[in-house]
Amino acid sequence: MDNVNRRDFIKSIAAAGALAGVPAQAAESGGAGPVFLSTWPFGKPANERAAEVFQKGGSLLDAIEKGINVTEEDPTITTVGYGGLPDADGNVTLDAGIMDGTRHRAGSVCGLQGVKHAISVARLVLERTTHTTMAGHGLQEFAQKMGFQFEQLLTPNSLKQWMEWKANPNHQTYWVSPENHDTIGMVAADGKGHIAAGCSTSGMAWKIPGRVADSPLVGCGFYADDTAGASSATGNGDIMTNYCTSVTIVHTMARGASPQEACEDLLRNMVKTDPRNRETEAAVIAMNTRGEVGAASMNPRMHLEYSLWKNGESRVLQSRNIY
Ligand code: SD4
Repeated sequence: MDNVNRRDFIKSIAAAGALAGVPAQAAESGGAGPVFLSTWPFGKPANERAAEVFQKGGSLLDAIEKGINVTEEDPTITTVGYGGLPDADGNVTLDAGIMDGTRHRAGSVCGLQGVKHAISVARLVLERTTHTTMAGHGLQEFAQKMGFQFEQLLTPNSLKQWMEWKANPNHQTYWVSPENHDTIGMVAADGKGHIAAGCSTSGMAWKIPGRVADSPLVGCGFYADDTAGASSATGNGDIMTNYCTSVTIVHTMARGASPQEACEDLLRNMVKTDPRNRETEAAVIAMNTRGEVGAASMNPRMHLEYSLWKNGESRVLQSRNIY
C-alpha cells in the first residue's frame, strides 16, 4: 500500500470509529538491513551498542538487551536502572520487558530490586521459564537463581533527591514532571522481516510502593509481531496503560497504516476518549518489519526526541507533537 492510500485507509477507519473487523494485512519484509529505534537521546548509545552486538552475530533480542543495558548502567540517567529515582519509601524498583516478534513471546519483570539489568532478568523469564511476567519475592529469588549480583541502586544523587522530596512538607506523593520519569524503549528490525521490542524504567519517581504501570506489561510498554511491526511507549504509564498503546499501534500497522500514522492515531484516540489527555505526557515509537519508523508526542509538555540507527548512521531526531 503506498503512503497516500495508507493515509486514506486510516482516515476511513478512523471515520468509521472502529478498527475492529478490518482484515489484518501482513507487512512485507524488505532487505533494508537492521534498524534500531529508541526513545530519548539516551537511546543513541543504546542503539549503537545494539547495532554492534547485532553486527557481530547476536540476535535481535541480544542486541536489544545489550543496548538497553547501556542505559541501565548509566548513573546519570535518573529514570532507568542504576541511579533511577526510587519509590516513596526510597526503594529503587525497576520494570522491564522484552518481546520476540517471531516467536510471539515476551518476558517481563515488575518492581525488581537490587539488579540494575532489569531487561536481562526479563530476557531470562522469556528464555528460561514458561511464564511471561514475574513480580515480588519470587522474582527476587529468580534473579538470584539466575546468578545476578544484588547491589545498591541508589546513587548519592538519587538518594539526595529522595531525601529532599521526603523532607518537603508539601511533597506530592505521585507527582509528574518531565524530569522525573522516562523509559528506554527500543524496537529493532533485522531487515529480513523479523522484529523485536524491549523497554526498561525505574518508573515514576516517588511512586506508591507496589505501583505497576505500562512498561512491564506486554502490549502496553512494548510489543512486537513479525506480521506487522513493533512499538514502545514512554510517558505517564498510569494513563497510558488504559490504552494498551503498543499493541494498538502494531494492530493499526497490521491494518495498513504507516508507523507514523499508527503512532498519531493512538494518541488522537486517547484524546477522543478523554479530552483531558491532551495534557497527558505521552509519546510512542513504532517500526514496521520493513524498518520504516514513526514517533509522536502528545504535546510539548513532554516532547520526545528519539534515537535512530539506520544504514550505519546514528542520529537523534524530533518526534511530531500532535497537539
Ligand atoms: C511509567 N511509562 O512507569 C513509565 C515511565 C515513563 O516517560 O516512560 N516515563 O509510567
